[in-house]
Amino acid sequence: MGACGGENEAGSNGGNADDGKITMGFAQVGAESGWRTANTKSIQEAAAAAGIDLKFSDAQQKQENQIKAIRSYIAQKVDVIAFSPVVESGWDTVLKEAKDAKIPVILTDRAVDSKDTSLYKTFIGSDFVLEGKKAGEWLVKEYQGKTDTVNIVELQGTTGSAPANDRKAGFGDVIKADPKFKVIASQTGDFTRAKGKEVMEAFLKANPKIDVLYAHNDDMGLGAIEAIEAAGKKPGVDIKIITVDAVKDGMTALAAGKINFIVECSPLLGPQLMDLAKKVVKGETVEQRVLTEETTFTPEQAKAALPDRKY
Ligand code: GYE
Repeated sequence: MGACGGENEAGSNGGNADDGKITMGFAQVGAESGWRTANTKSIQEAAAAAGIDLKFSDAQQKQENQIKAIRSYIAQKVDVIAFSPVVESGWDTVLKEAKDAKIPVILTDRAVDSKDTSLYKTFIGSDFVLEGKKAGEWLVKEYQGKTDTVNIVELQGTTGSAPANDRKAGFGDVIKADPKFKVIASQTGDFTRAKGKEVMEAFLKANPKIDVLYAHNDDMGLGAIEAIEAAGKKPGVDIKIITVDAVKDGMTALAAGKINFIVECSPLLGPQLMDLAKKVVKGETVEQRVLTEETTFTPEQAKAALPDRKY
């Protein structure tokens, strides 16, 4: 497995060089969470298995870095560009540059808000609104028949990202039907454990009565658990916790009763991405939207699933 393509193609940088091998430039969001680590591994392994030459960059959660990486992939004339846009807005210019260079683009995991859908070939990933709804539905069931106010704090993902926007919207949509549910604080924890802990500490200081934490990913929930325990409270009991992702550390905390419910979001997008890339490079038409299949987990279900959990 050669690291860089184009070695036997004199003067070429891989990419459109007609060596039969597809070169993909992938601009990753960063390494902010367990989900992201599993996603990166899935993409790297699937590329190797599919014989695709992968150029990979980590944008450290900064849009400007992703734009730079995409421009460099365009300059290198890769065959296909794939990326997971850190935020939803601000992509039209660089996507237009790729289109003008006739390099197909595939969105993975997160969406863009571009009106012109001809700027990318397809978008593969989860339905984040549905994930938020599943979180809300669990809560509604959990507090069925009760009338007391339920004080909720929310740890949002990266500001402006599709999963933060949509998980907030889906959850809000479901719980607004019952006025006993009150979101008393909602702030970003940037999808990281450290920020989740820090923001939860502030929530705990400012709010004497918190019944529920809804965290947009496991990592922020895990950080918050540290803050809750440090404040002398029992996570999962004194404060009920709902998270999204279902990575191993999250599932372990769920099985231990520190988290009460996890909505699954699959990071294993690699194999499907490589299939789509091959089709798109051949000029075949593909579906504009490819959805990931996902479930939810209770503590009992987490216990059963953990032994086989790959990430
Ligand atoms: O939930 C979170 C990660 O975009 C679905 O990003 C992804 C989210 C995931 O940092 O853990």
